[in-house]
Amino acid sequence: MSLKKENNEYTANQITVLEGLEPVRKRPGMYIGGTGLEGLHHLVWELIDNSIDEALAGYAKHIEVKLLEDGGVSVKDDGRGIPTEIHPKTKISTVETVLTVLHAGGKFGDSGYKVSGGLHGVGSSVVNALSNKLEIKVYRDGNIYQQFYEKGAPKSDLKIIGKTDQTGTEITFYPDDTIFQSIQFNYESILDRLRHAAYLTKGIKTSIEDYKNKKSYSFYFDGGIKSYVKHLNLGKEVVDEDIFYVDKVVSESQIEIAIQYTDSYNETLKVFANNVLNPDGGTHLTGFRASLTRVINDYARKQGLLKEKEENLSGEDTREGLTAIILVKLPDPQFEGQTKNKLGNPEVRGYVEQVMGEYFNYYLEEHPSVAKKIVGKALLAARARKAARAARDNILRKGILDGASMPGKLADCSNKDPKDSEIFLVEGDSAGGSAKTGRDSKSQAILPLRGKVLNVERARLDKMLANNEIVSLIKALGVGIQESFDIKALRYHKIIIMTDADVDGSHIATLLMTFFFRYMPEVIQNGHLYIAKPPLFELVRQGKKESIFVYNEEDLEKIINEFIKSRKQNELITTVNEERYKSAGFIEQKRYKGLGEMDGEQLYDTTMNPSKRVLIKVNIEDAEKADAVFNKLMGVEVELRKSFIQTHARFVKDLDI
Ligand code: 0RA
Repeated sequence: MSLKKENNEYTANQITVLEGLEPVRKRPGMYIGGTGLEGLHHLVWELIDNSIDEALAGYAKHIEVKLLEDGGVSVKDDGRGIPTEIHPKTKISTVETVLTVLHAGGKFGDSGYKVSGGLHGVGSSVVNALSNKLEIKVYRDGNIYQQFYEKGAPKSDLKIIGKTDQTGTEITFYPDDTIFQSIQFNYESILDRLRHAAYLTKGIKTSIEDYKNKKSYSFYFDGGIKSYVKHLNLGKEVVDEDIFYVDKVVSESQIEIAIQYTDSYNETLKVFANNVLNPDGGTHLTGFRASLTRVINDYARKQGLLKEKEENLSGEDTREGLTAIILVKLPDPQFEGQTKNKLGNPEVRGYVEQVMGEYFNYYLEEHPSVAKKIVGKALLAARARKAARAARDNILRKGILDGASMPGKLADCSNKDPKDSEIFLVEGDSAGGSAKTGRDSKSQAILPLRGKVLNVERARLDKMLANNEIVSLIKALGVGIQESFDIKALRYHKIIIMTDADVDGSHIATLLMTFFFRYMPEVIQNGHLYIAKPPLFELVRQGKKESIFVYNEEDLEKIINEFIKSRKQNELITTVNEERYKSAGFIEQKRYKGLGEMDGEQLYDTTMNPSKRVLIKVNIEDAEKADAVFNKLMGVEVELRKSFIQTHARFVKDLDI
């Protein structure tokens, strides 16, 4: 390693800095998860989280992200500003300490933070280490301070460059393009993050400005998590407009809960500890559930809505159609395992139970009409569930799902090892026919599914089991359903949805994804579900037998341009597209309407051949987003449905070629 001796004062420093931050540059994945788009965005999350901590401490009110035209990103807050004084432990300024010492930040020592994400945000130093250039500006004590860094090492002193009457911190960084696969930031992802931050931290404003694309947006929600619940319920029919909301401090912990019921059958629940989402719940969730069930049962008994001889409503009954946000803030959050997926602090269970028990009960007493609707809905859920269970048991007793018999429509593969087997779920019988003739019958099974599979969002399991397509699917996969579900029995490690590249095809693909999402999430979590990407265009060339298949509009444009250039016919290009195809020597440019238009060989070559095809792995890491879009899709509003189909690539990621 060579150190440039630009500045003698900093030479010694640089060595320790590089030693300190070297692990980050060597193994970025350990600190930010990876060097793909997720990792890249993690840099922004780190800085935003630091600013949120400063907001939680009661100082910052506004967090601003800028996507600069030169590729840099800046995150600015109006908090106290990182101290510029010499840090007693490191003997350098706190600013420099925060930027060059791993795990340093406001969270160590006595910084005045009551509540912070704890494990969250490995810090600004990681961002610094992974940036080609970084500039920090601190507004504090009437001065504007500035310092520059490169790949984690300071390149200047912390200098006063002007006067100000403001306070705050502003960090601008340029991610290292030798570390990240791409340094293109995604406006939408950052927007999403800022929206959530504004929901969870009452009273803060978050903004983004994209200078390249001239877009900007700000969030401020008066209602905090109450607004969040409202947002999650957009497009759903609510049981009552009113939203239950409570914000109380118990011991050192702050408990915030918002609840509203909808007519949907599902539960939409988000639980957070110190603004960190806990997808696997934890003690706050346990306390919440216990309390919700008890309060609703007690109320129903007291009001005579639940008769003496009737049994209690189950937890599941009280949660049908529930949308709830639970946010706890505590001084010392403990999580189970390495990730922050599950909150462990035992005392929190009691706190949440206590707050819910008291205030949700008041709420029901004070809102008798809302209370009646909630109880009525739970009673209905209980009845429906009993009826559905009876119907389902009846079906299961008949043994429709078990037995060695495979559905008649399945063309199975000869291979018996699930690892080397894949199944194509193909829309329609004609495409199913092509797939059957074209496939590699050793490793590829084909299951044609007819028409609209079934609206699984609205259908209960008993209705679904009355649907032949669904029964065929469950049988073919071999995994059973609900209590009998067993992922180890999965007969194919790749389940590939193969539908037309049009709106109807997307709809069917989405219905199938909904089915897996609702009833077999493990299939998605374990990475077994894929979507095939058939070509959009076939280019037939004059005098050539073989056509060229093209998968998207961009490639089409590219191929035609190259073709024209290679034939040196630039002069023939006219402005009319069709003329260009002709001058390029294509006699026909065909847009595929259906998979069924390809013969078996073509379908195999373009879409099924493992060495050539494009598969998209379905990855639902954000169940909330998926849930929201599924609900939109299933709702009656056609416009919403269309907008879903256009954006559903959001939870479909990871190209696997
Ligand atoms: C250390 C100590 C103090 C504040 C901060 C760090 C701080 C860090 C960041 C990171 C982004 N924005 C920030 N704002 C503040 C306490 C300062 C004091 O006591 O005045």
